[in-house]
Amino acid sequence: MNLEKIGFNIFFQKQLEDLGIDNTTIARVIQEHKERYIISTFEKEYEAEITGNLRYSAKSREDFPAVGDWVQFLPFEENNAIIQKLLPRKTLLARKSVNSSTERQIIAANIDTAFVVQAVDRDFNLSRLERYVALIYAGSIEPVVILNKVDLISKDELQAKLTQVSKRFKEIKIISISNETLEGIDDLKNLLELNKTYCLVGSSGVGKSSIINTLLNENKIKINTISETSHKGKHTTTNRELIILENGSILIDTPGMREVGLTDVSEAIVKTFSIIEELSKNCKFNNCTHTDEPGCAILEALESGNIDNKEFENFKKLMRESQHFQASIAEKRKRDKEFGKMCKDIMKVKKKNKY
Ligand SMILES: Nc1nc2c(ncn2[C@@H]2O[C@H](COP(=O)(O)OP(=O)(O)OP(=O)(O)O)[C@@H](O)[C@H]2O)c(=O)[nH]1
Ligand SMILES: [Mg+2]
Ligand SMILES: [Zn+2]
Repeated sequence: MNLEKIGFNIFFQKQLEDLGIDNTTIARVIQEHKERYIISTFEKEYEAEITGNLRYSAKSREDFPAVGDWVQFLPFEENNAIIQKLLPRKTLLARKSVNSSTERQIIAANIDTAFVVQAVDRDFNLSRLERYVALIYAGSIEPVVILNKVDLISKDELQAKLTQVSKRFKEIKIISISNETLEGIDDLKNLLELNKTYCLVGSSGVGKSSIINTLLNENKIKINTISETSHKGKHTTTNRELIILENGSILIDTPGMREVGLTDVSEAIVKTFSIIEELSKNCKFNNCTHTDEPGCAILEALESGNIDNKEFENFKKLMRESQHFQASIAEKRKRDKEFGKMCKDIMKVKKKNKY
């Protein structure tokens, strides 16, 4: 068995044992195209669909497999398979669905480390970084920041940006790279560990697929085809896909995201803005709202420049967004409950009147 080469580890083995599933029937989802999947056992790939049972028992999109998931499957014919069961996830990277105020959309499952990629020439934005970091923390995943395209700015400009990022995220690794000059690529390679799963997230055009290509140039082992291109002069990634490097690291490329909406992730937001949480312990009042209270440590830190105004504003904005999602979910549950009760009442009346 070579499952560990595609990221299988003791955590998933334990899940299998608990469920009484044999690991010869397990594969990892490496590509997803609208409910059709490519799954891999490392030795072999299959085109797979989910069973009707799995589809009908799914309560939301989250119950469907996503790239990175482990599934139990039944092979048939040459290269086909039916996905029978989705195994419990270790981690989950998800954002608010663009089309629904109460749904989560999975970006990738079972990721160890997520690289947030920004291009230093046009895409650099601390508030957006904070947003991604909150999503990543919410999924119990380690974030790493990649500043890409450093060939397009001067050394001084880069230094200024690196200082800004490291001041804001004291506990997060930051690397700066270029796919043109290959500067920093060794730093990136040094971070990559055997059998660990990484994913690249960020806006469209920041160079996520280029980074994978750069890493693959020397490491030609791939288990599936590289990004489809739109043939409009832009190599836009349209599907999430999982790729194995020769050093044994597993990488997932994702399409650029325009909207990075947060779900109910307030704990992760607090972790992202740890300095705000830390300082607020020094506020005179326990229930300080940090607006105009005397002895407010946050207001003092804003005054002295210890906390950046933009950082505090974004903290409040993300918190509001998280609370809004939570409220929408609560509202939906209430509506569903009322609807369920109405259906029950109708059935009662029907029974009573025997029609
Ligand atoms: N100058 C420079 N250009 C780069 C670098 N990395 C990538 N690019 C260019 O940036 C453009 C976009 O790169 P992609 O790798 O397709 O970006 P992406 O993040 O995968 O984009 P989506 O798939 O749309 O999300 C391409 O034209 C690349 O050649 C770099 O380090 N320096
Ligand atoms: Mg891409
Ligand atoms: Zn305060």
